[in-house]
Amino acid sequence: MSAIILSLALFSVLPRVSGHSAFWHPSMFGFNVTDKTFPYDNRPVAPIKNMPFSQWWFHNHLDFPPNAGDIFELPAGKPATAEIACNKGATSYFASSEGGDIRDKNNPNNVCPNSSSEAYHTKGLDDLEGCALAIAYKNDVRAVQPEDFTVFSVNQTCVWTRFTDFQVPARMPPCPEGGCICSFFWIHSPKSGGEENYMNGFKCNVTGSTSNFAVAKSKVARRCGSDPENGKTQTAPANCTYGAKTPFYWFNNERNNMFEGTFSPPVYNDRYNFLDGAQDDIFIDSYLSIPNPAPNAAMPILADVSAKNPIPTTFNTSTPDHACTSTSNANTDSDYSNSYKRDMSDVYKRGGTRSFAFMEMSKRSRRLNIHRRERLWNIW
Ligand SMILES: [Cu+2]
Repeated sequence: MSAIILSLALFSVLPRVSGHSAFWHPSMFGFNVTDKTFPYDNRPVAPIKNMPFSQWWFHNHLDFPPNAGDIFELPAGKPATAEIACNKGATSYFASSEGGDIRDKNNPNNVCPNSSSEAYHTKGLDDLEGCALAIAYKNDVRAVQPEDFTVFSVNQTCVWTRFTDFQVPARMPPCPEGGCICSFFWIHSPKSGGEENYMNGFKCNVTGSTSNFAVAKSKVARRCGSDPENGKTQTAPANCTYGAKTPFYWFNNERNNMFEGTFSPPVYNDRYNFLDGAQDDIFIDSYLSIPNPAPNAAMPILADVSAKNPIPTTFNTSTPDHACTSTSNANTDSDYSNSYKRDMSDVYKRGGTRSFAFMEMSKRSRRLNIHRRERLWNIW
């Protein structure tokens, strides 16, 4: 009897089994995989954990490639809009979904119609930990290794809206003949569901390139931001990984690169120096120097790539810059608003006004600005 009560109690606190979320596009591997394709539920929305490499890498969808010509375009310097949803039927591609069209007529941005946001692992805006797109400059998916991926765009308020913008760095170089290989990555907050990885690979291509400087070799991102809920109140900017960073591979049986525990998952936001939006510092010429990270190390020096010249290492102090030294909310808010390019229409609806929406956000991203480099560090 007590066992029944216990299992009922457990059932009531466990997250619902429907839900999760995936990146949906015809360019993806596994676009037409259903819950019947594999002996287990290996739909693109199914979470990944405790698996051998062959089973988690590309979601075990390498044998289910996209059709020739289906490619996800990445316009250099502009946003690429993805569709993220808990079911294919909630996207523009509902026609090939087993359940047909389940899109929310009243809210096209609904990630998971007829479910609460906990179905996609958030209790609200404050729970969002971000997601990422990564790229490998290889045209053969079988040749891509985990270390080949570099995160080029982050959306810190992911998963929240079905249509999700990923800003593409302006300096992305062209892909090899046939395009590149990309992937969506997401690890959700520990407050709404257990430890899970999400990975959906797809074919991609950079359009409108204006630079030929390659993406640098990616490095594992170090945890360097504050984490008050785990007792860490201070940030350690010199302890961050700067430049090209590898996605998180976590909680599987093989080839993990992150070893954080259940209640402190690796996340795509400032805590790991994944700033919101385009990752503009991932190129081989992005920095003049990147010292080995350590709490007391020297800070990296950004290059002024627009001028093709090093930026000055000292700053003009003749004009007092109150925004740099003040912690006034007025200054920082306007600065964040200007850099805030995501579609926040749902947030506006909730908050009513733009400023209210920003007050509602507990996490805000720093910003990379080569012309005001001191600002980057003072925002911590
Ligand atoms: Cu899930």
